[in-house]
Amino acid sequence: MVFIFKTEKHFKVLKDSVKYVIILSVLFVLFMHIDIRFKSKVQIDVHLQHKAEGSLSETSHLRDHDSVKNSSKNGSEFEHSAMFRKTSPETWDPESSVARERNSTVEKITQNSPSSSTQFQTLNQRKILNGDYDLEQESGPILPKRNLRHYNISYHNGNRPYNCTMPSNMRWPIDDLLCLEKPNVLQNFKNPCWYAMSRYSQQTTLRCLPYFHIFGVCKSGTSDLFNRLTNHPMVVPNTGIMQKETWYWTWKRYGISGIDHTPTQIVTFDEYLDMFDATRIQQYNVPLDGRGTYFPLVTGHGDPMDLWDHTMWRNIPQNNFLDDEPDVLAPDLIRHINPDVKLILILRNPIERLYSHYLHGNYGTTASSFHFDVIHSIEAIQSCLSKQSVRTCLYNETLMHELKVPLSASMYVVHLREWLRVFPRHQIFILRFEDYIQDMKSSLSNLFRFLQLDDIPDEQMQRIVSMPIFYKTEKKDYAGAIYRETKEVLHRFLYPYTKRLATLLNDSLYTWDDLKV
Ligand SMILES: *[C@@H]1O[C@H](CO)[C@@H](O)[C@H](O)[C@H]1NC(C)=O
Ligand SMILES: *[C@@H]1O[C@H](CO)[C@@H](O)[C@H](O)[C@H]1NC(C)=O
Ligand SMILES: *[C@@H]1O[C@H](CO)[C@@H](O)[C@H](O)[C@H]1NC(C)=O
Ligand SMILES: *[C@@H]1O[C@H](CO)[C@@H](O)[C@H](O)[C@H]1NC(C)=O
Ligand SMILES: *[C@@H]1O[C@H](CO)[C@@H](O)[C@H](O)[C@H]1NC(C)=O
Ligand SMILES: *[C@@H]1O[C@H](CO)[C@@H](O)[C@H](O)[C@H]1NC(C)=O
Ligand SMILES: CC(=O)N[C@H]1CO[C@H](CO)[C@@H](O)[C@@H]1O
Repeated sequence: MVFIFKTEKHFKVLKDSVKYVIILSVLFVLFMHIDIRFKSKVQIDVHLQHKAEGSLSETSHLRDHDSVKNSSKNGSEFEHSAMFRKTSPETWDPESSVARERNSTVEKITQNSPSSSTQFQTLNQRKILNGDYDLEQESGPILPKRNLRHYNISYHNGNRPYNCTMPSNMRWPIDDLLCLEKPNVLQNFKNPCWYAMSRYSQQTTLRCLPYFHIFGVCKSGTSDLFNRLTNHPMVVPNTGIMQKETWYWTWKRYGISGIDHTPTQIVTFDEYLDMFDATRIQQYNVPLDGRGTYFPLVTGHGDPMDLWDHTMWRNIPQNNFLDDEPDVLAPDLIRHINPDVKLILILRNPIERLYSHYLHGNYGTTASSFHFDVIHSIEAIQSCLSKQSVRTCLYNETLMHELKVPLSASMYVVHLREWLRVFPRHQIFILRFEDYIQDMKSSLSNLFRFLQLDDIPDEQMQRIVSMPIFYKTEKKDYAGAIYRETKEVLHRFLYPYTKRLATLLNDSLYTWDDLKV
């Protein structure tokens, strides 16, 4: 009797402390949330005050920009770019974002038909009159400035307004990209580039965003495609992994790295820009009959996880981290920063792709382990799908980490919808790996046309097409072919998604029925 009483009492104490811990955790989470919001408000006020104080130094700042070194050799080009230097340094200007957003259609000049200097001048004079450029100088390696205004996003949920979160402190060190103002890109560059104050020296330098972005999907020939693409004489690779991958949008911007999300130092937006070789883009120009020069080189990157790995969405401040689903994902951020970026997606039979991803990512090493891991992962996702929406399931970080095969990455349609929610269909070039391998020449010709790159001589194209295939098969040789049973299980699970993809793209090829074995 005494013994039972004792255990019951212990049990009650245990129950109470569990309750206590849960209540404390909830309070802690709420406190963090409120504190961050409070902090951002305080910082906004402080910065707006600074801004007002800074406006007196306008003219002296302009003179600084005039005296900045140029790297150009050509007199007329120098005049031309000096004009840009005066007026378009560091466009992260709090005061101008809404104004410029509203006027953006007026100011937009087609990228491929640079206008006359007089047009540039009018545009720039207008900006000078409007005080439409940055007055503060950055010193030292700090994060890029944020737009401190209340900013409306209109990409999702209608016109939901939100306040920009600050700042570059330890609490929230990840760039709030929707609060960065779009760079005001130079019209005589084909690639999106602009002049900005360097954070290493008191000089303006050319900064560039990618002109194109291969955003998916892993193990579908993205490296091969990227490699051939950068062999076009007008395409410049970047300084990332294999001169191709930045790992920025999905991983490093959140301080994680690789398939296993190893913690790493956070990469800032400015450091992302460092990976694009502005110097090389600047080195080649063509004269425009008496109207200055045009810079036709372009650059880009290939990050095949960007299509599908959204596990860090709770770190995007516009998302409510207590929600089950995100409002804002990488495509929203990319669209905000680089609205005209040309997107490229190469897709492969989702079953073959999954196996390759499994082996390459060291999830497992044999066809047999693959079989059991597939069954486990399908069960996990299906059990979630029986209760929740497909978005809730695929954006559930815990569930994604529990999967023993990267199954979500083969559910293309779910992820592609997020990109098509934000970008028009014609801005995404989509091709099948199988067709690309079959006929590289026509795939590449189509891609070059999509990217508005100049045609290249036949023998040069022939050289690009006959480069060896970028392929790694050793792991598969060891593991053996996928079991027929595994294929059947996967087909049953994935086919509904594949069919929806074919419907979305209005192209039955995306069922891969034509290649069924
Ligand atoms: C410099 O510009 C002039 C006039 O625009 C042009 O004729 C000349 O070829 C250019 N030189 C170089 C090296 O780009
Ligand atoms: C927007 O454009 C109009 C017409 O060109 C101009 O009157 C106005 O000042 C511009 N506003 C800003 C903030 O640039
Ligand atoms: C943001 O949207 C709200 C609601 O549509 C509107 O009232 C407000 O004026 C907008 N703010 C800005 C800065 O555009
Ligand atoms: C944004 O900040 C303003 C005042 O600083 C506040 O009144 C408003 O409620 C905030 N809005 C959101 C969505 O947090
Ligand atoms: C996310 O997945 C975990 C693990 O499967 C599960 O316990 C949790 O309830 C899921 N969360 C949501 C919001 O579905
Ligand atoms: C779908 O494709 C077919 C031919 O492939 C075309 O005739 C049809 O107009 C397309 N439908 C839509 C909605 O684009
Ligand atoms: C620092 C530098 O390179 N300055 C050059 C800028 O361009 C003019 C015009 O070609 C040159 O005379 C300068 O030497």
